[in-house]
Amino acid sequence: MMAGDMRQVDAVIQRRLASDVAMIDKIAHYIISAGGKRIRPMLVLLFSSALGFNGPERFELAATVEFIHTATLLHDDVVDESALRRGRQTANALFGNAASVLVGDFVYSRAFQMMVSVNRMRVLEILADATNVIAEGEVLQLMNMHDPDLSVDDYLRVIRFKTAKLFEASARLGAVLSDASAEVEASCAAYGRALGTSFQLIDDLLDYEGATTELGKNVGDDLREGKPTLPLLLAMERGNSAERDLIRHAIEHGEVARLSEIVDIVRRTGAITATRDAARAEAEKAANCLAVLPVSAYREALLELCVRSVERSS
Ligand code: GRG
Repeated sequence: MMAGDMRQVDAVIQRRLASDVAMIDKIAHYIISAGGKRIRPMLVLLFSSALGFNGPERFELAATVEFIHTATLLHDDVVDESALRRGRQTANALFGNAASVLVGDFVYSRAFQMMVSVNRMRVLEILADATNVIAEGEVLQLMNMHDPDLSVDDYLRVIRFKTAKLFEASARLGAVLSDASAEVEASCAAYGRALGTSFQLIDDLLDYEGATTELGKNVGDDLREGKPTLPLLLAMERGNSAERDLIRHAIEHGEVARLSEIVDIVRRTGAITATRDAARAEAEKAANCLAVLPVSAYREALLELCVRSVERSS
């Protein structure tokens, strides 16, 4: 159903990535051609189609949110010093930090040229606000590094900002393109927010549960950075004092020498299951927001995304 539409999005992506500057062309195509799940563009398309809008602006905005996502990945991999993304070497590992950051800037500012082209002030407002909140989320996360006493609420705030906000904006754009009522728009946005939260909870869980080969990134990366994510916070809450001390120390020092023991504690205390339960609860919240949409294959696909987001292993 969506395959033809997604091809149109890919065509916009290819056309809009073009630059006469060889380094930009090389790096931008390197990361974009590695694939990725294209979930954010899918949200723009599914919500606009579900609400009856079929104009070409939906392809432009679907590509725009993917560009914003791509720019954040380029920057994030530099900040995190990550070596692996989408199953291959990161752009920073291959081309260096400076080139990665600057090409990220190119992709990010190209996204702004694209959003202006649809000529709607609300679209600009939504994406300007979303990108600003994403940056806030990253700074908040930076401030929370190496803090084993982070509260679950503060952790949730970070993931709403850094990840769920772009899902929310993508869904909201579909509603705005369709001139939906304020009430419908709010429901679409709430779907995106809940799905994005679910998505990041699973992302954080996979860092302790997944296999590097399947995941396309290195397991244990979060711990290496001293990132206090929900699986660790819950394992500390549930573990005995020796287990708690081991995890505290690992977060404080970004210590991965005892990673396998920590993975074992996370698993044994039920922190994995509890994190997946939290993700499932968010996905169910998202599913319930779909009641405002008319019945259609698009609405079914949005429901299917909720199920898949919780079950995914990559
Ligand atoms: C350029 C606006 C701007 C901000 C820079 C570095 C930064 C500030 C933000 C990074 C935010 C970030 C990387 C959040 C994590 C989002 C996330 C879950 C990424 C993985 O998304 P998937 O699984 O990736 O959709 P694929 O590879 O499928 O596209």
